[in-house]
Amino acid sequence: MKKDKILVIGACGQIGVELTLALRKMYGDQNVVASDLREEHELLKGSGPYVSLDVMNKEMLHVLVIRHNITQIYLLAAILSATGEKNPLLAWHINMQSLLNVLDIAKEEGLDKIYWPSSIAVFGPNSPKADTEQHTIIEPTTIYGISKFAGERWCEYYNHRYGIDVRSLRYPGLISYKSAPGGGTTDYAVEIYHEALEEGKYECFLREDTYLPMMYMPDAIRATIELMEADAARVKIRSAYNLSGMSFSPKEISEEIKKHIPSFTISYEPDYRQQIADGWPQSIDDSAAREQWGWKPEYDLEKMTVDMLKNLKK
Ligand code: NAD
Ligand code: AKB
Repeated sequence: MKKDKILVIGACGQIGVELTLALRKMYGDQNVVASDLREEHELLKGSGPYVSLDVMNKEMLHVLVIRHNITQIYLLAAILSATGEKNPLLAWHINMQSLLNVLDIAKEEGLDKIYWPSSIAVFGPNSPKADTEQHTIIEPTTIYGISKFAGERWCEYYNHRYGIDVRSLRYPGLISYKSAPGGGTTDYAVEIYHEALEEGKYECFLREDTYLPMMYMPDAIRATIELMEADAARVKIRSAYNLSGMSFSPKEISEEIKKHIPSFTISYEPDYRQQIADGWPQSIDDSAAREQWGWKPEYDLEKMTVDMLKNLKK
C-alpha cells in the first residue's frame, strides 16, 4: 500500500465517484479524502473519509490540506461545456480560480503531485477535425474550452517555473453508468442508454451524423492512474495529453443499441449544444500518450454497449 495522502475535489461527479473508489483500492480507504460541494454520493458512503468543501474557498482548502497531511490533489470540480454557455463568467471564474487555488497551495505546501483534467473542448472550429494532433491550431470558442486551454497553460507554467508535478489529460466525452454526467455536450451518449432501457426511445439533442471522440469510464480511470503512476521523466507534456478511446455518431450508437433492443427508436432535435459539438474534433491523435507512457484503450463502441446495458439492467 502506498504512503501518499490524496484529496479528490469534486468527488461526487461523474468521474469523481469512480476515481475515488479506484484510488481507495490502491492507496487504502483512509488515505483518500473525498470532497465536494454536494452531499456525499451513495456509492462513496462508508468507503472512506468525506469532507464538505467549496474549492473556491482557498483558506478552507489550505487548512484541509494541512490538517489531513495531503500530498496529492485530484481537482475534478468544474463547470462543463453546456452549462458553461449559460453563464460564461461564472464558468470562467470557477474553472480558473479552482485551479489557481490548488496550484498555489501545491507550491506553498510542496505537494508531490497534482492532477487536473483538460478536455477535447480546447480544440475549436479551426482545428483539424480528424485525428486532431497534440500540437495544432487551438482556438476554442466555448467558455469551457477557453478555460481549459488557459488552465493547460497555467499547469505548464507552474511545472516549468516552480517544479510542481502537474499532470493532465484532454478527456474525450466520458460514458459511464455509476454516476450521472453534469452538463456536458457529450452527455447524450450516457442518456441514450438509460432511455433505451427505460423508455425504448430517445430524442437526441445532436444531429445523427455528429461524430465526437468518446471514451468508456474504465478506460478513463485507467488512463488517469497510469499517467499519475508514470515515472516523472516520461511525462514530457505538462500542459495536457491528447487521449483517445473511440469515435461515433448518434446514429452509430443507436444502431449498436438496436442490436440488443431491436424495438429502440431515436429521433433528433438538435439544440444549442449542436454548435458546441460542431466546433470539436471528430477523432483524436493520442500518439504522444501512447509513446511516452504506454497508453492503450480497451473499449470500443461494441464492447462498451454490452457492458453499459448489462450494468444498467442490474
Ligand atoms: P461533474 O460535473 O460530474 O462533477 C464535478 C463535481 O464538482 C460535482 O460533483 C460538483 O458538485 C463539484 N463541484 C462543483 N463546484 C464545486 C466547488 N466550488 N467546490 C467543490 N466541488 C465542486 O464533472 P465530471 O464529468 O466528473 O468532470 C470532472 C472533470 O473532468 C472536469 O474538470 C471536467 O471538465 C473534466 N472532463 C470531463 C469530461 C466528461 O465527459 N465527464 C470530459 C472532459 C473533461
Ligand atoms: C462536455 O461535453 O462538456 C465534456 C467534455 C468533452 O469536456 N464531456
